[in-house]
Amino acid sequence: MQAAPIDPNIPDAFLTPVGQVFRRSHLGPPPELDAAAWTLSVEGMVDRPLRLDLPALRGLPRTDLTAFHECFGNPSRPDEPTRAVANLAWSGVPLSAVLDLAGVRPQARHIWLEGADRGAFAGEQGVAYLKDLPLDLARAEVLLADTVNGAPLPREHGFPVRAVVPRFFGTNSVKWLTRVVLADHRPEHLFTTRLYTRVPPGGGAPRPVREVEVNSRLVGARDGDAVPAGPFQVTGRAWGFDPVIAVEVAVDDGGWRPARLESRGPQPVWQRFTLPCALAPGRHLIRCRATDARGRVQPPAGARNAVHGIEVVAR
Ligand SMILES: Nc1nc2c(c(=O)[nH]1)N[C@H]1C(S)=C(S)[C@@H](COP(=O)(O)O)O[C@H]1N2
Ligand SMILES: [Mo]
Repeated sequence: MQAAPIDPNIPDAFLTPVGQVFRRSHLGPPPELDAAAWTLSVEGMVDRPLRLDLPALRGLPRTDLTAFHECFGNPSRPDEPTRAVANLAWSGVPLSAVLDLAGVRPQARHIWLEGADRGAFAGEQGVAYLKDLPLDLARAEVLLADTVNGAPLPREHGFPVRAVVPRFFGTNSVKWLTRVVLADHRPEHLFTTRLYTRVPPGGGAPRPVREVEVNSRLVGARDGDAVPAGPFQVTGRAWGFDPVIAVEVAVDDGGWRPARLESRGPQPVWQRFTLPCALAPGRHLIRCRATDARGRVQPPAGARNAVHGIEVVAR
């Protein structure tokens, strides 16, 4: 996998400019697909197996989706925060429209999504990028996107068509999508049952990495930045599978104070928070922590969604 910056800078904007979005390609350089030759095949437990080209896909009803987009991070270090997150406006065709065309058989329970990239990962050669989802969920949520922030998908982000699974970790949003399989079981595969799984809190069988947990991070200032002493606006973004209902900010040992928080609205977008404060000359630790609608709070440390803190120097 391309090296992941541990704490990438995030611009203070509602939509992340596409050029500043993190990129993850496990299997080498992003494949360069020819739009004129691209097809999406729909196979397995369907009445009418399909092979759709781009005009056929684009002939189906379209929809828009603005959503946060977060990378789970290194699959072999599930407790390490990466904070690679963006907020993007996608458009495309709902997967359900394609499934209706193909006629899904009643025995199908799972959907497999495969990309066109092939390569080596974790010691395996010639691996494909394959993910799977429960069929009902995929039917309700998945978008087959061909634009991002109003422009065609760039190659790095899945041109010409990718899946977008809102509120799920980015690993589920298969890029360079070329094959959909309907099945009555999950696929045994490097990216489905071996990597991108984790043991739930309290133990048990490993489960695939899907719902994004409650999280937040500071934007604008970065760890180690020099800032002018005096009035300072703490700014950040909060997100999660469920809406965030509160964000608190702590400056040094001043205790947690409620920040002003935008509400999420109908789409699963990230939420901006702000808290004005004053910084005396010297070093300051600024932290933020979010609580979601189910009352879950970011843990202080030792988890992917641990509280984010930065140290700034006021001069
Ligand atoms: N085909 C394919 N899809 C993929 C990946 C990949 O390597 N190959 N990486 C996944 C991971 S781990 C993430 S976080 C997102 C990243 O999407 P982006 O590069 O558009 O930000 O794509 C996902 N989809
Ligand atoms: Mo990822």
